[in-house]
Amino acid sequence: MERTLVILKPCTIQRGLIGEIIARFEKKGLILEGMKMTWLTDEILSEHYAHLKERSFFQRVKDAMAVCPVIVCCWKGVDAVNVVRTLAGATNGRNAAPGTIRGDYSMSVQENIVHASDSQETAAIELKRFFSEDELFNYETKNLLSLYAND
Ligand code: IDP
Repeated sequence: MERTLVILKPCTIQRGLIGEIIARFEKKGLILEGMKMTWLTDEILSEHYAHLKERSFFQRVKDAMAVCPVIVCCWKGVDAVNVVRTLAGATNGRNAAPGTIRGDYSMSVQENIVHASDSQETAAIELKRFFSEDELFNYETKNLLSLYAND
């Protein structure tokens, strides 16, 4: 069982897509362990996007993430990191496959609806960055898990 971080980016909040995007993850069978609205600071965004700090668009990406509050979510499931990345689709919304979240809702590289952790290691670091332990809830979802318990 894995946990992964998803951020609904400001473009998603501004376009009124919060419910639709959350529903994608819910309907897939992922379990929501935590969710909150938060306004990201330049400091936390510099840490979060440190791998892009040499890129010309670094400040632009951080500014776009601070236009309004975001929704951060912790999703749990078998292979959750890869499952969520597959659901999110390619970074550039114009290249993302139809059926993926970015493929269905984005025409942009930057305004691409969601952030999703790219590995289990990153997910652990990112979840710590955005949630305290008491904001994550481990609870029973017997019906859901029994659907793929023998995979
Ligand atoms: P990912 O979000 O698919 O993991 P990363 O390469 O980690 O992709 O980039 C982080 C975010 O930075 C992207 O989701 C996107 O919002 C933004 N970004 C990446 N490449 C570009 C670019 O070439 N121009 C503008 N924004 C970009």
